[in-house]
Amino acid sequence: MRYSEMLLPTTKETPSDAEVTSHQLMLRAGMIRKLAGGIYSYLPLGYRTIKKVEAIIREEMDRAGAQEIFMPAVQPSELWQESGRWQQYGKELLRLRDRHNRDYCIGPTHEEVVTDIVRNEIQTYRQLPKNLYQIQTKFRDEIRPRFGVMRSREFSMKDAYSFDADEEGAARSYERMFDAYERIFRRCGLSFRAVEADSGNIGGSYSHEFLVNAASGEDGMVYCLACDYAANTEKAETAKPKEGISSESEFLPLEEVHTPDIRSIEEVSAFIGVKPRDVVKTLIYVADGKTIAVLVRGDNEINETKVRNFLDASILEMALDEEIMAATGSPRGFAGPIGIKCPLYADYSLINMKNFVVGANREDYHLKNCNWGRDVTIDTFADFRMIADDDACPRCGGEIRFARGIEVGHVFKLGTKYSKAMNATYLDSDGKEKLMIMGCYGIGVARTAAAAIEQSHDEDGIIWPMAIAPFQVILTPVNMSDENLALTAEGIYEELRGQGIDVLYDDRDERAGVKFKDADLVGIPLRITIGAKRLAEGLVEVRKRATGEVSLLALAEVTDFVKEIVVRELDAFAGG
Ligand code: 9G3
Repeated sequence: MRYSEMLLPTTKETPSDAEVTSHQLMLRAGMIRKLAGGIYSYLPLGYRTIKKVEAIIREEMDRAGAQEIFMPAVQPSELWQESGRWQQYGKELLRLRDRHNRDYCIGPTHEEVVTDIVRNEIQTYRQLPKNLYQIQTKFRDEIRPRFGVMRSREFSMKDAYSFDADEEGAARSYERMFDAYERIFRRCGLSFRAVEADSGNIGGSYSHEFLVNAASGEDGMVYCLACDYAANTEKAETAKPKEGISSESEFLPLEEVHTPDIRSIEEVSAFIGVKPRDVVKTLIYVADGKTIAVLVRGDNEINETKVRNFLDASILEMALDEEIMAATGSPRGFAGPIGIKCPLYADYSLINMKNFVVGANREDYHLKNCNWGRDVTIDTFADFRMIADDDACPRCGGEIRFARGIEVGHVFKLGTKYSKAMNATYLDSDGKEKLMIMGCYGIGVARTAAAAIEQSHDEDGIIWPMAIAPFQVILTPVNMSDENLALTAEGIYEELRGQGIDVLYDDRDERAGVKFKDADLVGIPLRITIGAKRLAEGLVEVRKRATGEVSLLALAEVTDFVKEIVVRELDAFAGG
């Protein structure tokens, strides 16, 4: 492609509303342009990378035995009524009416549609297993789309759905997708980790997220240095402490303390002269309309995902002031377990606590020396807290580390959630009707490209991994009015294209400095520079964007040299 003919509007200034690097660089490199909030157009350079990510996905999905289909973006509400999700989702589900006043949504995902196809087309076990996938536009009306295409409202997803006759088959399908994802993200040149993830409380559910290591990532992950345990921090389990025997003799008398306007753990522990870990937080929630209290230790953080899953609630919200008043008889900041009028849940880490501080359920008062049994009884102890950096690995007790990541893929075991709701059954070898066991598997296509930028850039711009670079080589004669340089460039250009190399020929009438800046900004892995001085010695320069390493080559060697690097870098990640 000739740069002078390309729509490649690079810009110097960084857009003010772009917070993360990938958003800034995708705008400045002329890859995307915003059409509306959370809705983007891909310009030629951006779309070349999208197509390369898709090509890798298709190769690996096909290799894993999945079959590509294409389902409509517009979905009839009837299917969502059947699955019960038409009511379950709120404003995030973009709904519309057609001219006959019928209800539709713009699909945020396609479980209902694909299950409808399969229930109509598959009758017997002999037709199973099946894995159907598509690369299709999704729409999720996020309340605050941000980070460019990393969290847009309209986005392209590869979504796959597997259908099996039994659990063993479903486990094999999951395994094959898990392995395909590892190959896909490795081939895209990403450093990532598969972590155990929350999958709501779908029966038979189980899921892993593929997180690209990046400090700007929205997802927290925890991993063990000693074993291969890794989990999203929302999911990471905490160990249940061994139950100590508590003898009443150690109980100090319950004591009321006047704590005027002292509410937070820090204020209470400082005021009373204890450590935060000696204070118990009583957090009031409303789960599917029911008020509950969850107790965690003052120095720990509650994990709302664990609470929601434990209660199998679809909606879990912090209680409003009036709900706190109704349950505790006091305003926010003085809630405690004694005399509270709602079910009590406590995190395991409270089991062995003695003589701890709690809210008095009375404005401006707390209680010292609260003890289990004598003063209050907990309905349920369970794991309700976020894993903390002084926790041990829940699998092997080893040392854990925390990191942040960008979710580029998510694989789920769905069990019979949709096949049951939509009666997707098959006849087994005894002619008995059985529910199909499903799995679903998503990859954010543009998010994968954006994650590559987050992971690989510098102050000059993007540093593309070879496999998904929009071009593999940029050819830069430093001065187009010197026809010797131009002629030489034309020759190299034709040779490289003849070798199947993706080359962008910067034939613009621009100063060399401008060309070099653009080449670094758009992040093409290799730059061939043709300058008069070097050419007089029969030499041209090849520079690697990633390392800045420069090689001086005789004209006749350039094409083979470049081809060899491209092939080596593509193979490095393909890993067979
Ligand atoms: C909705 C809306 C948003 C949603 C969903 C439904 C996320 C929804 C979960 C999934 C699970 C997997 C197949 C590909 C991989 C992910 N956000 N999810 O179901 F109506 Cl508005 O999409 N689906």
